Amino acid sequence: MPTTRREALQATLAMAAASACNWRRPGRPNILFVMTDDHAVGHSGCYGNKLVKTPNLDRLAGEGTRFDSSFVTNSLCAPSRACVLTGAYSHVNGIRGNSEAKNSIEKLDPNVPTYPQLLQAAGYRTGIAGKWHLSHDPVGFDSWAVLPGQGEYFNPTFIENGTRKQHHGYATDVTTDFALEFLKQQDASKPWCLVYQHKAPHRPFLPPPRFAKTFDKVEIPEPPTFDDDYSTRKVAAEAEDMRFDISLEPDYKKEMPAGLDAKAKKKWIYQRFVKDYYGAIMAIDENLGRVLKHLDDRKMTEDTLIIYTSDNGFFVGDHGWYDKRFMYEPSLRVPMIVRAPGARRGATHELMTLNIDIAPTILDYAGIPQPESMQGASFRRLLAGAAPVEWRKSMYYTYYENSWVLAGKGKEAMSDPSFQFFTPHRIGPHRGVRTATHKLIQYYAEQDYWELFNLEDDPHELRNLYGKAGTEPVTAALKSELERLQRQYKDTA
Ligand SMILES: [Ca+2]
Repeated sequence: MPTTRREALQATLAMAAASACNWRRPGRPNILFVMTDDHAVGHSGCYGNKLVKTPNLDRLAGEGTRFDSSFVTNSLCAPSRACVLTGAYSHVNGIRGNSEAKNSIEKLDPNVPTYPQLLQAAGYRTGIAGKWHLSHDPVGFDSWAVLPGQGEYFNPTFIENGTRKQHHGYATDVTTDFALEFLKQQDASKPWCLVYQHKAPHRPFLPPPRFAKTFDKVEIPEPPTFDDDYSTRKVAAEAEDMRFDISLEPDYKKEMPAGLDAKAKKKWIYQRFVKDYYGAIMAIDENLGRVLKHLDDRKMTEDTLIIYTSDNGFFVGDHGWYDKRFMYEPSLRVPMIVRAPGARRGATHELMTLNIDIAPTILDYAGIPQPESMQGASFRRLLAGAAPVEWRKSMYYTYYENSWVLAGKGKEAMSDPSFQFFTPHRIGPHRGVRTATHKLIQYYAEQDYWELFNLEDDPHELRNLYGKAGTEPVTAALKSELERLQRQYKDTA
């Protein structure tokens, strides 16, 4: 029996290596994991958008399964990446916040295995191209070419297997060049796993020149909650750093027409903002098409598990906001499209999937036992069209950024100018539970402030019902479920 966490990791890697011997022909599938940054549900053709053209994502959805209740467990760039890599919640993998990761306060726990490490141990060739966003070099990859931090959209510097070099061009195109370079080196002798992660469409959205004017003559509809007044939601009302009409105006001051009143300014900024977002998304889709064509040309598509998702959702004007972090639906929910060998085509699924399910699913397809540290579940059964009796009926969410500075200091610490790791969107830490019909959120740094939403009656989460007469039974049930999930995921510290 392993006695230390390091020994446990070694044992897990050895088990992965042993799993390679159990495979017979036709062999283990290749794996293409595609992740974008801040691509919200509803902003691609296959998720119902009529304006932004995404023929390659639509193709994957048509040839695979589109998940309609896919959620992240901590809606933020670095933490979400760590959750995907480890199949575990932030308190297990070690990355709770972005600023903390950026300033090297937090690192991915080296004793928690990642799926690329396990695939590599099992004989896969592994590569990563694009955004990595953790403060240390990638581990578990035979070759890597990653952007430092957020990276730049134009003429980006990449770190290639430890060497920094600037490249000419647009980040999405250059990332794809690296992805194709990796694929060209692969042959049928070994299965491969490519982690293909775009910086786009992260803010500030900069589309390539070829898509910069695509939406010039189009009026993008505003979301139904664009003019939310935040009544009944205390933290939302205070979140001024997320609002189009307050914190985005300086970004566009130089190009905004003169003489607009406050309402017209907000509308103008929204149009400008979303058109750039859509241009960046179209460039992603176009580049995904290059990768899919390469697989098609080499007849590898049918032997490859392809997963598309985003690291988190995004408020694309929803509630008058941009950014993510909150447990509200636009931020919590992500696109998830999976094309798997032998699975159904053109299917959709309503059961809840989480970003911590991705690693267990990949390992399931690769025939590698799921290590104990992974808290998600393989959704391979769902892809086969089964409706498992045993599947989660609720999901647990955690958001921590700033929680460590809040600890023992009170909320005023967030406005303290001496706080050197200041982050621009000061949303207090919270946790919550979501079922198919309800959501309960606890903002534990706000004097035990809670929110309760009935998602069937109020899908846009505009009416906080917490404390209202008649909601006592559902509140008690959700609090009990929240505690059960905290115990299940060992998040009780
Ligand atoms: Ca992100």
